[in-house]
Amino acid sequence: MTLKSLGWIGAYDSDQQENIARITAVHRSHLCALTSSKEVNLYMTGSLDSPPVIGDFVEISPEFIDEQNKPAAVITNVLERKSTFARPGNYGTELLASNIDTVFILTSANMDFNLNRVRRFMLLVKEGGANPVVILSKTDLVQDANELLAKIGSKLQEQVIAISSLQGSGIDEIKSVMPKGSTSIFVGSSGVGKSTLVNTLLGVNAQETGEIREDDSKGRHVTSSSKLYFLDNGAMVIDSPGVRSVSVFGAEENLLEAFPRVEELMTHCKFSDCSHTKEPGCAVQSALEDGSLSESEWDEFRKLQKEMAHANRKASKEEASNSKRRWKKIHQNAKARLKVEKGR
Ligand SMILES: Nc1nc2c(ncn2[C@@H]2O[C@H](COP(=O)(O)OP(=O)(O)OP(=O)(O)O)[C@@H](O)[C@H]2O)c(=O)[nH]1
Ligand SMILES: [Mg+2]
Ligand SMILES: [Zn+2]
Repeated sequence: MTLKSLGWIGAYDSDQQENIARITAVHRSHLCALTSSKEVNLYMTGSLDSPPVIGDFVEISPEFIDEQNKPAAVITNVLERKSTFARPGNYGTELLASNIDTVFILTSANMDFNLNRVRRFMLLVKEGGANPVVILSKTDLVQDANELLAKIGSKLQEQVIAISSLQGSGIDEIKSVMPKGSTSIFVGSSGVGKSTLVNTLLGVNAQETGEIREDDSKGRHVTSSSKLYFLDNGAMVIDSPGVRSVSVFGAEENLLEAFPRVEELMTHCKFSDCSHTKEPGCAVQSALEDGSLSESEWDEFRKLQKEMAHANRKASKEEASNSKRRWKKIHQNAKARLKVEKGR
């Protein structure tokens, strides 16, 4: 295997290749990774700026044999991420995966179908620089999947693929977006069929899947951590645990992309700084009046807009306090050095 087949796209000295590994799973005690020649267990040191996540390329120390009798090494550096998949967490941005080409957003055709949740995922994908593709799963459970497909198509501009892992339909279409050397991740609520789809693509039951509780048709969080797999064609795919709720953050232009109808209307307002509330000549207000824009879509847009503004303000505050802390530390270090020098 080469670094390129692990998804690496940058230049790197060929004889340094053994110093580079890609993270395939993150456990509490260690990380699993692949170098161009073998599997290794990796350990962290406290000196890394950003903790490694699944999909990361890292530089590693010379190898040793660990307690599990496996080749092991220490992570010395996390290499620059070409894309990320992250969400706002309680303590700043929570990075979920990196170096992802395509994020497949699953929503199931039965009771879990939720366009607003798909939009929320889309905003996170765009912010991280990967390509979103929507998967409408479990189409075998509904009479008319085409109706739902059309609904998604009319509201979003992203590629949509309808599948049934049970019947094997749509699988080839998914594979066609997963070329050799590419990395994809499956995201969505618990129970939408992410692990079943991974198993279907792999042709083996590598992942445990779960029955859905009868009473509320909500999944029960069967997958507990992300893991990276190789398909036969050399594409990589990450199965991720289902998420309960999706908070959003990021650039407002992503939001407009997620609401193409709203974006289009806004270009027709009389005033370029229209607040779309009570100005004369507001195309949004008149579309709401004549029903060509639904109240619910507009409400959802406003809600996400507020949520993103709030998240962004919070993030910039954290950034500011982090940089204050950094400066304080640099200051303290400088003071300490001065003391040492004076003492000499
Ligand atoms: N009818 C039908 N059922 C499916 C299909 N795909 C998955 N299922 C079922 O849906 C349930 C949940 O599937 P999983 O693959 O475990 O779902 P998941 O998204 O990985 O869930 P978490 O790991 O909890 O996030 C299982 O009982 C699957 O057998 C499908 O295409 N059709
Ligand atoms: Mg799963
Ligand atoms: Zn307006």
